[in-house]
Amino acid sequence: MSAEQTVDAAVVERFHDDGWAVLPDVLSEEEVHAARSALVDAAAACEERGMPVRLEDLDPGGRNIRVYDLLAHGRVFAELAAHPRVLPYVEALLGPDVILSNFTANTALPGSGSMNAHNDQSTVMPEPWPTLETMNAIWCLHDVDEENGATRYLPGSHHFESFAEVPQDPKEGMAAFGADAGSVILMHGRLWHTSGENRSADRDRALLFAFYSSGFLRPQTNWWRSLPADVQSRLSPRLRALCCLDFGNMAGGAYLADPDLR
Ligand SMILES: O=C(O)CCC(=O)C(=O)O
Repeated sequence: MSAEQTVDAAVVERFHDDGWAVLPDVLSEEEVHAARSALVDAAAACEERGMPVRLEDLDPGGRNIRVYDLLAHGRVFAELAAHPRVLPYVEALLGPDVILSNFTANTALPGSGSMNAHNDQSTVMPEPWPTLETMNAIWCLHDVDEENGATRYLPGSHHFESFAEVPQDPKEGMAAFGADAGSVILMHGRLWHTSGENRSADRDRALLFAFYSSGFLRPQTNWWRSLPADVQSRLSPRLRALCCLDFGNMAGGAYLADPDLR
């Protein structure tokens, strides 16, 4: 099925206008449960191996659980990273030469604090950012809202092209995303955002961040190193390409041999 057949133009327009857009009901309740359970196992496996999952410098208060390189932790994450209802949007927005820069999780437990505001494009390329080169597909494994620490964003900030345009306190004026479990929030790479404080009494907030970028940008993770050989061998050809395991970086200039690839 081609990208044109599976991409709703209204969603793409909302993404460009607002800096984000929601794809509802991508996962069923059972699929959400399976992903949540795989995430709990992944966090436990990290701790067992001595990889810290609570990063005080990043998340004040020690109430966030981080898991990096999710592809190394279960097949469900590989399915999400190349999901047929989501990847066509990524390809439509960033173009066909796209890579998976990283795939991480942030579970905000009740009492969690808010991290520093940032845009994600600035983590992989220097300013200015005149064009869209990065985006997140945020997988909601719980219902997320203001109370349980949904990601907060600064409206209109996806138009900023440099740090100089960012207000002194970018958190002032931020609003919370809202989405149901099983939804995917497509987030513009230049949108300034932060994790919300989870002020609920007992509602965890687990989000998965599949961060994609244009193929010419260095990925945040080195999948060659972070994925065990048996995991690499199980990845689909599309996911291998997204992880730069075959030809990365603009396909090695393949258009030199075939002009149609330009
Ligand atoms: O957890 C969130 O809501 C935001 C996380 C984030 O922006 C990050 O980890 O860079």
